[in-house]
Amino acid sequence: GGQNQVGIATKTRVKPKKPSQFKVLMLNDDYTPMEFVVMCLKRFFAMDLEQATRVMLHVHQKGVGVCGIFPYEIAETKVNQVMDFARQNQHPLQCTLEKA
Ligand code: TYC
Repeated sequence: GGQNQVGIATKTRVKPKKPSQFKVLMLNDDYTPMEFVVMCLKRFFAMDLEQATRVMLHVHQKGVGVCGIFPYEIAETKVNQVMDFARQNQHPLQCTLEKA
C-alpha cells in the first residue's frame, strides 16, 4: 500500500500478475481442405510449410491441436483472422481460445 501527497491511500501491487496466456486451438472437420489449413497456419501463425503440415496432420488425426500460445488480445485477433478467412472461402474451419 502507499499514500500520496494529499493523504489519499493508493494501491500498490506487491505481487504483479503476469499477463495470462491463451492457447489458440484449431479444430478438425470433414470438409476444409488440408491445403487451406496449411495456408492458414503459414499466414496467421508464421509457420513454415513443414511446421504447418505437421500441425495440420496432428489436428486431422487427433481432432484438435495448438497453433500457438499468446496474450489474450493477440490470441483473440488470430482466432478472428482464421475464422474470417475460412468464412470468406466458405470453409467450416473452426478456431478457438483456451486459457493456457
Ligand atoms: N479433415 C480435413 C480433411 O480431411 C482436413 C482438416 C485438417 C480440416 C485440420 C480442419 O483443422 C483442420 N480434408
